[in-house]
Formats: sequence, structure tokens, C-alpha cells
Amino acid sequence: MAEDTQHRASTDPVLVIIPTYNERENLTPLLRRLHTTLPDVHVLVVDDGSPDGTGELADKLAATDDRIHVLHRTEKAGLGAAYIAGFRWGLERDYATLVEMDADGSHAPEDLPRILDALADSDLVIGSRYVPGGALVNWPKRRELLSRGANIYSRLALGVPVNDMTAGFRAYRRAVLGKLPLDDIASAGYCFQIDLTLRTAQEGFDIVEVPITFTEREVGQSKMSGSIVVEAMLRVAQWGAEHRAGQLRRLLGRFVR
Ligand SMILES: Nc1nc2c(ncn2[C@@H]2O[C@H](COP(=O)(O)OP(=O)(O)OP(=O)(O)O)[C@@H](O)[C@H]2O)c(=O)[nH]1
Ligand SMILES: [Mg+2]
Repeated sequence: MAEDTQHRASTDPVLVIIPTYNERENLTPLLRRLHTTLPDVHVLVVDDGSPDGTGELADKLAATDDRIHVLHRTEKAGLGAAYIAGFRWGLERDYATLVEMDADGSHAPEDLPRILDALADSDLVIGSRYVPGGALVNWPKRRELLSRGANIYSRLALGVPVNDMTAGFRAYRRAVLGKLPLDDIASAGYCFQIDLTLRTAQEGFDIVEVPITFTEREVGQSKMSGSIVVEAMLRVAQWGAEHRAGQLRRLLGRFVR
């Protein structure tokens, strides 16, 4: 674990950041499940002006529950930008742990206590589909192959020993996010998750994966698109080339010296 950080205590304040775009039907049951599992955690819904009224619903829920907060953004600007705004909001307050979680029910709140427990000995805990004990429920084979392929490609290109780099259910200690240059992170789609994993590893922070069960959304529409896949492939190829060039420079440096 990095030296400037301390172990997480079970009483440390936790903020669960949930980006939403058209998740009206999913939000209420998800928050109910979350607070049944972990009554003390705070939630920040980051809504990008969902036309279906998710933002208004979140406001209604927040009005009667001090644990629920809402950040409204004017237009759909991608998962990455929503999380960056959410991280900033959390870092301006005294949350010790910042959690990422999808609104569509794919991430089970019941898995979160194990994720938070693992943060006692690490700096970033990734809820992983691709470690022993991890599972996929009802995910179309096509999506699974895309996800597994993206993870193998990323691991080989970047040399980061993480099996599920695109995972979006994770807990960061605030020291990690405080250190990363949030202004420089431009990744919009799920390559945002790869980007943050790579930067966290490069800063020398400890990353641990714990198995989760990932369940295909039952309600609402996926925002996955071809442009999100292309963005990830191009960016990972670029980071991979930089990573290999750095290795080569270090190797040549040894001979030149
Ligand atoms: N605020 C905000 N949230 C978004 C945006 N795009 C996706 N989300 C949310 O991010 C989470 C993940 O999006 P999903 O559509 O489930 O994408 P996915 O999980 O990669 O794809 P599926 O596996 O098909 O569900 C959900 O809570 C979405 O509502 C966005 O542009 N802005
Ligand atoms: Mg989803």
C-alpha cells in the first residue's frame, strides 16, 4: 500500500457515486437494496439531464433522505465525465472512500460490504467478474466475448496485472483520487475504467480484485455503443505503445550507461 495512506476503518464515511442516464425504473429499487445492505453509506446520483425524469426522481428521493444527494448535469457527456464530477463532489467533502456503481442493477449492492472490507488492505478494490468466484448472469455471449477480449487486450498492451480492468463496480480510497490528475482524464466510455486502473497502478497504489456476480440489466436500455468500443481500442493501443516505449528506453539506458 502507498505510504501516504492509512488503513480504512469500517466507520469511515463512504460515498457511492451512481451515474444515471434514463434509469428511472431502476433507481428506487437499487437505492432501497443499497441502504438495506449498508444503511450508513451516502449516495451521489450524477444525472445527465435524463429525458425520462431520472433526475427529478432522484431529487424526490433526496428530499426525504439525508443520505441521498444529486448532481445535475445539463447534457449526456459520458460515464467518465459523470464520474469525474462525482469524484470532485466527494473530494470537496470528507468522504474517505468513493465507490463507483452502475444504476442498472448489474452491480449487486449485496457485494459491496466485501469490496469495502478489502479496502482495509489496499487502495483500489475492483469488483471483478474474471477472478475465481466471479460470475456473469444472463449476459449475452456476444457482450461477454467483447468484455473478455477487451480485458485480455488491455492486460497484454498495458502490462497491468488486473483481470477485469473495465469493471465499473469499485472502491477508491480518497488518497488515490486526490493524487490522480482528474483534469487530464478525457476517456468517456468504459475505457475510463481502464484509464483510471492504469493511472492508479502507475502511481504505485495497491489494487485488489474481489469476485462479484454481474447480472444483465432487466429494465432500461444499455448505453454501450460502437464508438465506446473504438475509443477504448484506440486509447489502449496508444497507452500500450507508450508503455512499451518506456520499457525499451529503460532497457537501452542500462546498456548505454
Ligand atoms: N450520467 C451519465 N450516466 C451514464 C452515461 N452513460 C451511461 N451512464 C450510466 O452508467 C451506467 C452504466 O451504463 P450502461 O448503459 O449500463 O452500460 P454498460 O453497463 O456498459 O452496458 P450494459 O452491460 O449493456 O448495461 C448506468 O448507470 C448508466 O445509466 C452518461 O453519459 N452520463
Ligand atoms: Mg450496464
